[in-house]
Amino acid sequence: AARRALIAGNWKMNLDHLQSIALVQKLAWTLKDRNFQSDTVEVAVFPPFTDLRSVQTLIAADKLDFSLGGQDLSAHDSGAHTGDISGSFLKALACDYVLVGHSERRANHSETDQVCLAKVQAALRHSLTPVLCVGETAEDLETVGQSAVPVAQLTAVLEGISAEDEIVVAYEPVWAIGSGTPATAEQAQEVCGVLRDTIRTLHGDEQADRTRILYGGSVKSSNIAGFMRGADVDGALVGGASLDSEEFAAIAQFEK
Ligand code: G2H
Repeated sequence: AARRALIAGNWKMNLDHLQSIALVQKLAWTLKDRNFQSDTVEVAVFPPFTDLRSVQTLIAADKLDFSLGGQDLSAHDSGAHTGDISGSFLKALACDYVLVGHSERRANHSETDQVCLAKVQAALRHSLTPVLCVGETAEDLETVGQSAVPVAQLTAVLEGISAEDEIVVAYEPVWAIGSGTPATAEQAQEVCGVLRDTIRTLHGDEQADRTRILYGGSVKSSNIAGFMRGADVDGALVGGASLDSEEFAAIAQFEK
């Protein structure tokens, strides 16, 4: 089955709401200048929570062809959870997606596989598509190899959802994040292939063939084409390079 590519910009804790408006406007102009075709590639941005309303308003007012997502959500739906954000709030701001289990959340906020599963379930309850991030650290790579940890992280979540659910998986080797040292295209394809096999084994062909699997970690316009040549790589989760409209537009225009 042909899967529509997804190029997702994870802005992390960069850009306040005014800066985010400027970036989305520049990105829209740049893509238009480049005659970007969105029928085969979906572009999504993941701004900080405080920027979502501004970006949503701009997307609606200018009829921009960008999907929107949050960088995290609460496992709970509402109530006494000071500082947390419900999936229902993201849905009300026209978000389609939400990141779950980014390695920075796992490392800085002690998010375990159980927490990630609860957040994926919360996203699905609110009709958001969770973008589940998985990946091994440099130490994992040395001790257990490349795919064991991402497969275990994905398995923990698949065991708590059904074969009908829609998720996106982002394979992000922790050693490649923000390091300037991306995985090779061959490494990315190999692990994304193993992750697809994991879905196939646990939930069957339909979900395995439909689920988009992204690569993330130091993606740039100069290396995107190689990643996208992998049969099991359906797009990219882009951090640093998503903050530059020219770079991000060039990434969105990769040639598969
Ligand atoms: C990995 C990635 C985006 P960067 O965290 O999720 O960031 O492209 O800066 O390595």
